[in-house]
Amino acid sequence: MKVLSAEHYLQEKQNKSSQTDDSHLDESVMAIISEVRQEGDKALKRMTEKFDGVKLDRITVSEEEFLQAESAVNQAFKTALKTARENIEAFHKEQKEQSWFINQPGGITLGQKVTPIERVGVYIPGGKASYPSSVLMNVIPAQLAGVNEIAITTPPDRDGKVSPYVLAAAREAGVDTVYKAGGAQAIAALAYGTETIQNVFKIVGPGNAYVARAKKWVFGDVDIDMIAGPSEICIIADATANPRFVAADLLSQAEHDEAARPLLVTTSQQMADTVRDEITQQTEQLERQAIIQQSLKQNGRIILAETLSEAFATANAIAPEHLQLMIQEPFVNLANITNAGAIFLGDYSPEPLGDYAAGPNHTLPTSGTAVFSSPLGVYDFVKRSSVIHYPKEALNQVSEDIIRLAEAEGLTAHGQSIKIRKDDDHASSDRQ
Ligand code: HSO
Ligand code: ZN
Repeated sequence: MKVLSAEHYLQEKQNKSSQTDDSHLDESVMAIISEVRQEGDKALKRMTEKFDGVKLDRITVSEEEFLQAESAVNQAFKTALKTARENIEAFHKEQKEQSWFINQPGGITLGQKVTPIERVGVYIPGGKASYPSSVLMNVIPAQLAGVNEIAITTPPDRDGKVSPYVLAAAREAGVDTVYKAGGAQAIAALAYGTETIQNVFKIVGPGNAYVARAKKWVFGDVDIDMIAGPSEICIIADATANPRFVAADLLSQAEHDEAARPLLVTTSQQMADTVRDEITQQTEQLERQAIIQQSLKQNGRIILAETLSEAFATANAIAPEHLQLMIQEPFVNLANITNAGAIFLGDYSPEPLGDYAAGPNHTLPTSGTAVFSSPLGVYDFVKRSSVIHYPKEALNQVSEDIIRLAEAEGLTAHGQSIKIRKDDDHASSDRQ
């Protein structure tokens, strides 16, 4: 893993342009979307045959398949899912938002009414990157928000089956509708509907480059959660951190993807050296060595900071998806962190704890987007409507101002809507 100063790292980061030419991707994704819009299930099945290698009779997972999946996974896994669900629910309950109303003098009532989005679709990747934990993380906040209909879509394998772990997680979360569809075609089906797939108003969940691009294209017709990039972990460690833990935590995210970004920011040269050796040793024991080595080589960095405050400034400039503070007094220093998707405090709060079981969401802003965005939450599944009530007298009081503003904008019909009420002496005064 490359070692460099904080200053050099930030320079390197700036030089890397995020602009890539992927117009070919756009072309194929747009073609897929329009085929699904035109031909519905027929296009979907054709593409499932082409991309997933299986001819499907039925797109929806049957009850029998759910039951088969349930007997294919062991009891300990189901118990682990249940614990995770309970913890995720307990955390996300706190995010619930209430409608509110205020009364102002003169009988004015103003408010904000919170309403769940009616129908939501959750994309769950298939194959090696099929994560039952992501089922819980995406479904539970939607349920707590009050979303009525939640459907999952996930690509089938070559036998036309869906991961039993994903189905068990869907059961645990109480989702009965699971479609066998993946890629950009699944996103198009969720956005516009087909004979089998009910269209939804918001699409959430991780996916490959095709899925991400399709989400970008359908955005506006429906809402999306975010465009998730490769997983990132940034650890700030001082000389007191345990280098074995630090190395293990960096490797935990490196194994996700060759493009994952494991970063260590440390104030101690000795820590940098020991973590480097530890990484080499621990990698040898791991199954996904090939992916890890690529990730470490391409994107892994050990950044030397002169002081802890330089370490915080560097982390804030990176705005990582996950930030671990493995330093003395992590709580006190929380105040110094401004940009991070999730912040893990202390030596016994490693990132995988957050991936699975602590309770907060593991769908987090990546690629520096933590400077402006937040983890997926209950708030992502509701919308707000403003509520306005003015009685006659209160309207009279502001009428002149409104008319003046409307005139300034050249919108006389706006003014007339106010005037007509002011001039109307016959209006019943008891009906407000
Ligand atoms: N660390 C990933 C989420 C995940 N990890 C799912 C394991 N399973 C998000 O960056
Ligand atoms: Zn992870």
